[in-house]
Amino acid sequence: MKKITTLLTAFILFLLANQLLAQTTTTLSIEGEVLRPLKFSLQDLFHFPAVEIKTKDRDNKEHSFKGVSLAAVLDSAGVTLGKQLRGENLSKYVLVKAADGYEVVFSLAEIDPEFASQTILLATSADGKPLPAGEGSFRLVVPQDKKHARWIREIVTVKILFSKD
Ligand SMILES: Nc1nc2c(c(=O)[nH]1)N[C@H]1C(S)=C(S)[C@@H](COP(=O)(O)O)O[C@H]1N2
Ligand SMILES: [Mo]
Repeated sequence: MKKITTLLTAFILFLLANQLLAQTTTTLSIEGEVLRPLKFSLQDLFHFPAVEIKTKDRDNKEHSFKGVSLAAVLDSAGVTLGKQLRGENLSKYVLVKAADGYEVVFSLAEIDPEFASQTILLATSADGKPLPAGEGSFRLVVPQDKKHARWIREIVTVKILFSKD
């Protein structure tokens, strides 16, 4: 019995350590039409101003999501936001890619705080806890979307592209 308990404890510790490692080593790459391609760890994101958004999840219950604004992260990589978001830069779009191959698209104007009335959150925690396993280290919270299909989980890459007709 004692042996089983020890084995079980070791196994649980192993699982916890694994999850911790996964959370600290996952990185988010910002690439494409950017001045400075960047890679962020979860810890790096803590250098940005913390943002909290209270909004309903798919369960229709209010949740508190914490993270940083997607615009702030893109801005730090030198994406054409703010005063630079005019002329041909308005035809740029943002392709967000997840570990499972899921992809969603936003226009830069949807993300820019001077255009959009709501913040798109790059969330790192929900209800005071790190995102559940399977959601990855980062997910988007898009309060203005009535459908949650663009609340992409397990984000690994954010790529800025020029839409050329
Ligand atoms: N990586 C990834 N993110 C995803 C999806 C997916 O298949 N893969 N599905 C989307 C869809 S269609 C919905 S409705 C929401 C559901 O999120 P939830 O299960 O956390 O409520 O996640 C979105 N984010
Ligand atoms: Mo969905």
